[in-house]
Amino acid sequence: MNVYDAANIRNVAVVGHSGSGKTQLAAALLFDAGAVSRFGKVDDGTTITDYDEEEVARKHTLAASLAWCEWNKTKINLIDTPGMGNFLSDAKAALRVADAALVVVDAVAGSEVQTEKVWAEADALALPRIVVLNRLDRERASLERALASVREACSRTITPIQIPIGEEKQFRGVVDLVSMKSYTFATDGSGSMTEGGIPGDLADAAAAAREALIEMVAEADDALMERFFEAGTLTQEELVSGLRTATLAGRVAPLVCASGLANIGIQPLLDAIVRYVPSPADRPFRALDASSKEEVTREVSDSAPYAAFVWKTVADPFAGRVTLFRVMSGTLKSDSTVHNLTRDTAERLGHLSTMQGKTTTAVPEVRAGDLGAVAKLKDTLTGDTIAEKSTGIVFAPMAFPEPVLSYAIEPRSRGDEDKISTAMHRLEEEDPTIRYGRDQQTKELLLTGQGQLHIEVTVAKLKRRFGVEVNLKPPRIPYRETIMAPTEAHGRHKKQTGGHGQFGDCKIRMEPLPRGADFEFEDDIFGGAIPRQFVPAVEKGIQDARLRGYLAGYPVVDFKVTVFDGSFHAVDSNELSFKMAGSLAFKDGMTRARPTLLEPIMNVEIHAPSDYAGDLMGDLNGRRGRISGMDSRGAMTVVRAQVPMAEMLTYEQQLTSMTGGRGSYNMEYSHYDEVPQHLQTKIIAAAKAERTGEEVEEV
Ligand SMILES: Nc1nc2c(ncn2[C@@H]2O[C@H](COP(=O)(O)OP(=O)(O)OP(=O)(O)O)[C@@H](O)[C@H]2O)c(=O)[nH]1
Ligand SMILES: [Mg+2]
Repeated sequence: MNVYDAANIRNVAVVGHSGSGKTQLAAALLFDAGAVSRFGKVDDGTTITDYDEEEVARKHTLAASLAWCEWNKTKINLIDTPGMGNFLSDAKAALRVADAALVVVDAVAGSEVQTEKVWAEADALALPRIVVLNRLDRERASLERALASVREACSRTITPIQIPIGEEKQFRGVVDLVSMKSYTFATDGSGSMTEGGIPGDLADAAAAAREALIEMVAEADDALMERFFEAGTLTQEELVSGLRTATLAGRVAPLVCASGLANIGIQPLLDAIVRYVPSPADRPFRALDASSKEEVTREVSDSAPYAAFVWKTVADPFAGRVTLFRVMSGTLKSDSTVHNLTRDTAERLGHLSTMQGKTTTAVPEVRAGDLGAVAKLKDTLTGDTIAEKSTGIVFAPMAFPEPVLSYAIEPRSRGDEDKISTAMHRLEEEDPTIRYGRDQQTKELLLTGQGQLHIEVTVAKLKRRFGVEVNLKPPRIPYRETIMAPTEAHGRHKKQTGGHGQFGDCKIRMEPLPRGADFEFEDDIFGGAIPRQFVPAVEKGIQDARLRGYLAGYPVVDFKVTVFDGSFHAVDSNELSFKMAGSLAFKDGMTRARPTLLEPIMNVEIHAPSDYAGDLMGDLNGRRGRISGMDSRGAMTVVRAQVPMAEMLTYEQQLTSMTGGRGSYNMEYSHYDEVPQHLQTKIIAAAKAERTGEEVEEV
């Protein structure tokens, strides 16, 4: 029976930098707990959680996936998440429904770019954390160095509760600092474990590390601190219960030692998860009051009215839409009708199921605190709340990063456009960080996402899952236009030869607004110079024209238009004429408003060994980057800079070749800024060349 009470559930998001070994670790956890009979390997494409063909091919996790095992009568739900920057929003989604984060850190590299990102995200959600110092079997792996690095980059709360036995290739197991026992593992990858005393050569190190742990635990609690000062130490019981309390409160983040690939340290990690991760019953959940939208907390209870949060949607070509949810309170039952509060619609639940990677198993119900899935919901999407109205709560929607980089795509075969559109629509549901649509200017099909890799993966999904192939054109920078000077302008549309005439006439003021303000329109007509009913038409004409751009066909933003005068004709004036007049006035104004181009600027953060710092900075200068900060983290340097997106399209390859693959970076959209004058001419010419012929004026 796969139904568990909240007290016997642990929901853990496995997060960390790409390549730290999250997926391999999840494979080892599932294997050692007996959830699967085969020890999956990332390198063979046989793990439970990297099941998508694209993940197998690339050997990287591209989407969060769910698996579970039972350990000590406790159900552990594991959410394996992507570590690559383009896909990090799935890690954030997973953290929303987890009660703790398993932060996986490579013992060679220490803290990396995404380690800090996921740490900060877990901070924001006040999630308890366990740090897994992983890949300890590798050359140059070091507890000491990696610990210093994560403590500096993430938090001083990170405290070892184990130390490794043996180094690099000789890594054989761990000394547990709480029980003061050693656990060594078979070298055949079976995970088979032998308990014993502390090896003589580690006795001093273990005693010192235990002291440090006791101090951290004592510091986390005033009463314990007093006891510690009186007695000079803590009793075994005080340490055990104090460590759990301190972990739940986020005052200590226990660090354990492991190798997911060599299957070392996995059973102690399973123990640590059961012991130090709160059950859903230990953590009242947070929600928003449905009417006031203020935050409220509620106890988890099976018998309360049902409330579930949808954290992910998967687009399966066969099963259709698969919805992944966490039941926060109450119980969801198969074959029942529930209410989607976000959309105010009824949803019919078919079979509820648990997921073991891609394999689903039907269950009669999913109780409070547990994670589950259901196929073929009608309207429900990621971020929705499924709840009985009487609960009076909704869950805060998820904030996804805006898509930043656009590529034009072309169907390979004629007539594929409808198929692409249907498939893309479903992929958009699965991945809210992409957008698909048609460019207003060029009429091309545009796919917008987080970066080149993200777009390539999306196009590959399109092919593998939906059987449609497209050609990718080079990326397009989403330039914008704006004005630098205020001006007045006049637009008059008049056609009064024969039959029914047309007449519209308006005077407008245009003035720049601060960055990010987009567009404002004000009606300042007095005395009926333009009849009320035609003013919206003036605005519409200006809106249409400004979205079509003036310099190079990019939308004109960050300005205000005030219509203050005009004239009309009792018979010939109509909406169309005033739309034309608005558009003409806008174009007239643009000739004097000192139009200029804006480009997106990215916040870039780069981590690389300090030896490369000079090269990195030189390279960033060449990319028109502005360095905004520099830190050192042990042997690593962190550089923060603002760089135009146009200069970052090829950064991935450059960074890899500059640093021999040891540098990593993260990039997100920051703001728009003016393009330097000497580059504008080039961009405008390129845009003109790209547009097919002259635009037809559509009104
Ligand atoms: N030597 C050694 N290699 C490991 C270990 N764990 C994982 N690897 C290897 O490291 C590579 C990356 O492992 P993954 O588990 O895919 O890493 P990940 O953190 O899931 O990476 P993303 O999915 O990209 O975020 C693979 O080639 C693994 O075989 C380990 O404990 N020791
Ligand atoms: Mg992975």
